[in-house]
Amino acid sequence: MGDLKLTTVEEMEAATARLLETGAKVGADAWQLRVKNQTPHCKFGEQGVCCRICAMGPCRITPKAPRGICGCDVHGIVGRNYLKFTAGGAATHSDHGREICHTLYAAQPDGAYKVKDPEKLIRIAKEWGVETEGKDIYDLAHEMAETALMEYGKPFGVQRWLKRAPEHTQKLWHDAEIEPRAIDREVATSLHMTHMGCSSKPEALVRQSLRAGLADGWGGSMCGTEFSDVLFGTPKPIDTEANLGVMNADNVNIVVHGHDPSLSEMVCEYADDPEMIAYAKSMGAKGITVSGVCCTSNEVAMRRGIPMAGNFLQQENVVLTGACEAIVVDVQCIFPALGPLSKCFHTKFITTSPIAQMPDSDYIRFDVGTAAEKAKQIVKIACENFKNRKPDLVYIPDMKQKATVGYSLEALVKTLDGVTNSQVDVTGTTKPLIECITSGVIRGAVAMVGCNNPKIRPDYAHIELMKKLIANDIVVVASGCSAQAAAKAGLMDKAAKDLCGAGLKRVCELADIPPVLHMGSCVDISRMMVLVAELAKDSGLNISQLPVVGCAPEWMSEKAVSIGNYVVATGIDTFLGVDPYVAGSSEMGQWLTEGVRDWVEAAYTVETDIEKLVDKMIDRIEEKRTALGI
Ligand code: XCC
Ligand code: SF4
Repeated sequence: MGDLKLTTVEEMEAATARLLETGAKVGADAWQLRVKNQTPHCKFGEQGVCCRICAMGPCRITPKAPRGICGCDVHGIVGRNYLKFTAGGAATHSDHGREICHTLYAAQPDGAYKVKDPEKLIRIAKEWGVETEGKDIYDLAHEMAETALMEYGKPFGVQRWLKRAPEHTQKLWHDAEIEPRAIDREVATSLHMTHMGCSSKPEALVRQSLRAGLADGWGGSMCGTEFSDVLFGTPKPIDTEANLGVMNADNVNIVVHGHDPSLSEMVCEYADDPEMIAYAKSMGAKGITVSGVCCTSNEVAMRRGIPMAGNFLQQENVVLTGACEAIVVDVQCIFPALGPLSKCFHTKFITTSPIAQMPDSDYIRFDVGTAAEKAKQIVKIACENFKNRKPDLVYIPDMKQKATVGYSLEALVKTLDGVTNSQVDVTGTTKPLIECITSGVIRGAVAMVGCNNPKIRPDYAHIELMKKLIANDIVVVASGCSAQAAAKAGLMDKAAKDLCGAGLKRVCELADIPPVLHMGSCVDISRMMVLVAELAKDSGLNISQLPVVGCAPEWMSEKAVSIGNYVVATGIDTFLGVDPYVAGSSEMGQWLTEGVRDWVEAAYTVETDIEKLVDKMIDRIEEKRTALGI
């Protein structure tokens, strides 16, 4: 194992500064500049006290004007805004899950989309009580896809996946009346409740926020994760690399960005095709490099080892390298800035989804029926664009780190089994991990998730928190842009074990894992939910008793708030580094940081001071250990 030299945030910032010089040369604008133009932010918006849900408004709450025209007070306004925010996130993740179900429905043995993990499909079918005996695997896939799609709109009952939770958790959800019904219904109910003249009582708005969040995490996102595994394979540990240096100046660079793996899987497939590689060579390149940004990158990194060029706030940087022939996007977290920015370079900005259409892009509509053809067309366009590159604008920062990724729950259980060498069945249990935690070799675990946000020095919070956690023998499971921050810094290199406390280091050596485990994209936080459910079942504890917390230090999207709600509702204390626009209401603050604990045994902590945030997490983990007498 070589010596590890982490890439520091300072080094990444220096690389960005160099790229922004190129930007200045070609007249490109970047988020760093736009942040300045938007500062200071609107105080009413920041506090969540502006209401514009009816045309009598907008109403802004101040000491002199304590109620809106309809008489709504500040708590009702902040609460409604919070629920709307959640609904946006739940809708987004869940619709992504729905797209995956549609892709599964279209899978054919000789088609572009196949069933790559039939075992997992059968396992889920049995879990759902669907007959599998003697059924053709594709017939079963279609039946399961249809059954899953019904979860979005079924008139009666609650989400099927809830049964995966420990009984105690299910009972808490039932008693608090937050068991999610049909996924679309929870989104629609949320929008109904936040209409003018409906709910303005914080308690009711918070309750529905948890329920809509659960419809995401234990509904739509879980469909997204589980059926993506069925289609594209369940991730297993695989080596890859991260940071801008993964782009290759000699090759055609295609960057995939967004969330839905249906597109990126096909692009990767064709970029690997000898015919396409020969085509790239005929255009003067040495080959084709596909790399990724945001969660679509996590998806293809986990399954194919495709390198990760960067996370959310690095998306403009890939174009600023001057070496990006095409940035191909599907849905979510895509800066509209990429349109005008790509026009300053030779880069083709290719949008593909009717859901994410943007000015100044080439729109190549992608659908399951024509996936192969369109992916090939996209790869060809990128190859043909190689000759348009302006060599004097090319600068790829020499900056990359090795990373081992691909820790799906299945892979994690299998890998950790090596720690104790205990004899377990094929599916395994989480008992080895529990042993490590009870014995104190590992003090606990933190789920690090979420985005970047210019309000927090980008990546700094993710990286610093993780370094301190692992040094304190706390294992980190990460997803989304948090996972990419870790990978870019080098924390997913197995050599990062040297940054750990003695206990965690030993576990990393025995199991041959890095101390920060990449569990996937943001819909894959559903994997983390199943992990804690299994830990609780295998240990006989309630989820809320486990020395496990969640953290999103740099979050920015509606999806992140939906995630926060389902993580809390699952019984996991959740720590945020950015306030979710609730500072304007003491009552909302009280509900989220304390009140919800009576329902779900967990709550939020908002702490914008990163040093304090990490200490609070460590304290919480130790408190939980003390309560258990371990
Ligand atoms: Fe988007 Fe999922 Fe946030 Fe990253 S972490 S900025 S939501 S890509 Ni989900
Ligand atoms: Fe104002 Fe009430 Fe209309 Fe909101 S719903 S904009 S507070 S009048």
